[in-house]
Amino acid sequence: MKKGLLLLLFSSAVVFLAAQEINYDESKIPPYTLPDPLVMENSEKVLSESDWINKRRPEILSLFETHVYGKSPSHPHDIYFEVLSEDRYALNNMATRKEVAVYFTGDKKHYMTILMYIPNKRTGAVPLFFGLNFKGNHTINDDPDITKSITRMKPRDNQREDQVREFKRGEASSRWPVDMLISNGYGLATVYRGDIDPDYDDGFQNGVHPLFYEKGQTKPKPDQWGTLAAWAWGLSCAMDYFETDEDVDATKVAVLGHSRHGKTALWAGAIDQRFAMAISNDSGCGGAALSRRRIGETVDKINKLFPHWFCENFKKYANNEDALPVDQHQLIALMAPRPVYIASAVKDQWADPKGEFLSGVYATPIFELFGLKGLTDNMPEVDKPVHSGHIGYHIRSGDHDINYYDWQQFVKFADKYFK
Ligand code: GTR
Repeated sequence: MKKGLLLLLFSSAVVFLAAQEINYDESKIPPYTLPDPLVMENSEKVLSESDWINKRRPEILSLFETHVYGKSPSHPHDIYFEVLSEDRYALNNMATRKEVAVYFTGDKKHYMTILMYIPNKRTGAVPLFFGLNFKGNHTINDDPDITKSITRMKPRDNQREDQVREFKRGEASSRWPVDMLISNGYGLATVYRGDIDPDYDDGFQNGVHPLFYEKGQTKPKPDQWGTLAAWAWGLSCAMDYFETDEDVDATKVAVLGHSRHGKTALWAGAIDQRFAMAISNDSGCGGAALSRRRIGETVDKINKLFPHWFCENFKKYANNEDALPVDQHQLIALMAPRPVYIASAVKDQWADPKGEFLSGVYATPIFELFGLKGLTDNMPEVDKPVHSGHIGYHIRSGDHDINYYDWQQFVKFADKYFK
């Protein structure tokens, strides 16, 4: 082989490897400047709560819609709900289990099913933890009476959608400590995200997106909703139902999620201020982690791995983070003055725990505008949660997951506001 060709092959291999390489080294983070949440686009300063609420917050929300998650349509005007089942003796008589269909269209063809557990020992309406599940409602608990969700995972070669393997009853129960929540006086509600939009890239044909296409439209426009925004929109539609359910205190609903659902929970809290609290567990890139840190998962990586999650415009910021008109601390800020919790795991470096923490730190001035406490600069030690302000945080030992320990912290934090 000619020397020149060899050299060319070698250098393209190096370029390829460098592009693949993932940075986990703090010292290799390029210097960056974050957009200031308290300076408006016309350079005026935010000086009061009212500046924030009426001017800056809407501005930031709209920037996130246009450049990151995409704009979602309004809720269907003919949305309606139907209680499909109710059992007052679930979980050894500890809870009432309800399954509620939220119909997106009048013809009953498109709907999601909310699975709910409400503590039987209650004096009135209860506060609720609410979030998406990955594999189907029936996977969150062994309870044999939960209706099986229709699994909507990506079919493999030659497989039809209805041939995709079903997930086992209760297989995700370590992630959903229903008994513990019930005994602490909380309700739990969850929806299988596949009911809203299956989690794979099919050009936006099989979820809720086509229900809202204009005549001739076949996919969302560059600033219209991707899958994460569709999920958040679905959570917000569920809120319409909670407001009608007398067992639920709709002023005390915490929207929460793990990982991609953590990103979704934060966005749901941003677009729908009826959520009284948002909880992000290991949400990483596009969630609580600052995009400009370019460590672990980056904007480039996430758009390549999951081209359907964000709006098309977000792809412009791959390896071009400094051009982003927002960063994720502003997403945390959109929760103010409502409490927000950020959870990280020490072995979850892909999600950049430090970047998740720093978002809370840089969102703190907005909470202070309301006379509230956020986070101080020092990252707490592992397994030493900080619950003293309106931004809660912990970094737990172990891997990328949501477990009993995480939930215990969420309950302690929620107790401060909901009890
Ligand atoms: C990863 C993805 C992360 C995170 C995670 C999850 O593969 O890169 O952004 O969302 O999946 O949802 O578990």
